[in-house]
Parts: sequence; structure tokens; C-alpha cells
Amino acid sequence: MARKIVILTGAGISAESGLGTFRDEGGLWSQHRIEDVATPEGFARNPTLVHRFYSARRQQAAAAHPNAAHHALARLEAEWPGEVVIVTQNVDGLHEAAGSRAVLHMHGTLAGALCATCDHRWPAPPEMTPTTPCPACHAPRARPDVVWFGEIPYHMEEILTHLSEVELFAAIGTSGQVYPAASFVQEAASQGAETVELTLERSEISRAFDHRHFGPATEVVPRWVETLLG
Ligand code: BJW
Repeated sequence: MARKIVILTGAGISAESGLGTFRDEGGLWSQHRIEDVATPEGFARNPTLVHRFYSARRQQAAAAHPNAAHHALARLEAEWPGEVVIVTQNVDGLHEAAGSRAVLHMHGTLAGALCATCDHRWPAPPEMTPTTPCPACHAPRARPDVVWFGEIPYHMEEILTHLSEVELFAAIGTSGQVYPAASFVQEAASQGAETVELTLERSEISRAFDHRHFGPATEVVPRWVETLLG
């Protein structure tokens, strides 16, 4: 039986599609304070600012195209004789746009709206404001369906089940600074999985991996997939 592969992706895989990362020089966190735009407290203080931040990113993501790294992972899922699961921290839809089907968005998605009053979910309009009403309860409490600091990431039970069965774990384009995603490599290694990191440069968690490939995702990911598929 072919090995089960779990792939964790981060902002770096979408960088060459024109979407900014968070912690690189000039990244999103150098332009905005995390506590202002990525916490429930920041949203309560200034929902206009938070909606402006996410509406701009929603429109940018909608105009972006998957790159060679997204396409290589879709090819891996299609051609690998075993199971391939992508756990993405990214809120863009570029894995799906490339053709990947088994994708878990642990930090939510820009394409979704969530009612902070009744938890109803619906497709987000390109532009949301503090007065955008919930179509179910009509409260003007729409928020982006993303996971902020202090909130519980989505699909955790399913992700932990996949990590308990994984035989090859890869992390692509993530700095390893945000938990629980940063601890998945230890989780996978403790199950006896082989682990590989593919990212631009050494990260906070590089030492935890068995193998490391540094370089732009559009180069290292297609090469890695080619090797796996033989
Ligand atoms: C390239 C490239 C190219 C560039 N090619 N590579 C103290 C200790 C431990 C934990 C905590 C703590 N205090 C608080 C916590 C928990 C907290 C946390 O981790 N805080 C840290 C700051 C310490 N975490 C949480 O609160 C999480 N919830 C939680 O823990 O709940 C408890 C719980 C968990 C599980 C079960 C039950 C309960 C929630 C975290 C939510 C994070 N949300 C965000 C925003 C999402 C919406 C949005 O997009 O705006 O998620 S923050 C932001 O960081 C976003 C990302 O998904 C996430 C990770 O960033 P990522 O993807 O790694 O991007 P970068 O920019 O950091 O790195 C990019 C990398 O790519 C770099 O390495 C580059 O080199 C590379 N790169 N170009 C290849 N071309």
C-alpha cells in the first residue's frame, strides 16, 4: 500500500501567486498590527478596519491564479496511489483552483462569511462592512469566516486523525510560528512518519524535519512531487 501523505501549507506557497505572506519583510504584519486585524478583540474595537483589511485581501485572492506549486500538489493527489491530504493555513482558494480536492482550511476562508450572532455561514460578498446583515437572523454582525488568534482552528479532530495515520508529512511555505500548526511535525514524527520541509529559507522549526529543501515553492515543490511520482 502506498504511504499516506499529509501536507501542511502556509502563506509561502501562494507568495508567487502575488499574495503577501505575514512575517516576511514587507509582509502583512509589517503593515498591520496583529492585535488590530487578527483577533476577536480587534474586530470588536474596530470592525470597519478589519472588514477593510479582509475585503481587500478577498478581492486580491479572487483575482489570483494558482502557481506551479499548487498545480504540482494537485497532480500528486491525482497520481499518487495512496491518500494525499492538504491541511492549509491559507484562506485563499488556490489549492482548489489548481484541482486539489482533499483540502482542509484550518484557518477558514476568505470566501466565507460568518454571523457572530447566530453562527450562520454564507458565501462572502467581495466587500463586507459592519452593517452587512446575516441572511438568517438579519443581525448586522457579519465577520469573515477566518480563525483569529485565541480562536480554535477548524477541522482539528479530522486533522489529528490524519496525523495519527500519516507516513509522510510535508510542510510547505510556513514559518512555524503559529500553533497548533507548528506542532504538526512533532505529532507526525511521533507516529513514525518521515518529515520534510519545503520553504524559502530556514524556519523556526527546520530542525524538527528529517529533510529540508530550501527555495521558491514553484521550484522545490514540483521537483519534490516529480521525485515522489518517480
Ligand atoms: C516561501 C516563499 C516562496 C516566502 N516559496 N516559501 C504561546 C505558545 C504557544 C502557542 C501560543 C502561545 N500564545 C498563544 C498561542 C496560541 C496562538 C499562537 O500560535 N500564537 C503564536 C503567535 C505564539 N495560536 C492560536 O491562537 C490558534 N488557536 C489556538 O491555538 O487555539 C487553541 C486550540 C488549538 C487546537 C485545539 C484546541 C484548541 C489560532 C491561530 C490563528 C492564526 N490566524 C492567522 C490569521 C488567519 C486569517 C488570515 O489569513 O488573516 O493565520 S495569523 C497568520 O499566521 C495566518 C496564517 O495562517 C498563520 C501562519 O502563517 P504562515 O502561513 O506560516 O505565514 P508566514 O508569513 O509566517 O510564513 C511564510 C513562510 O513562507 C516563511 O517561512 C517564508 O520564508 C516562506 N516563503 N515566500 C516558499 N516563494
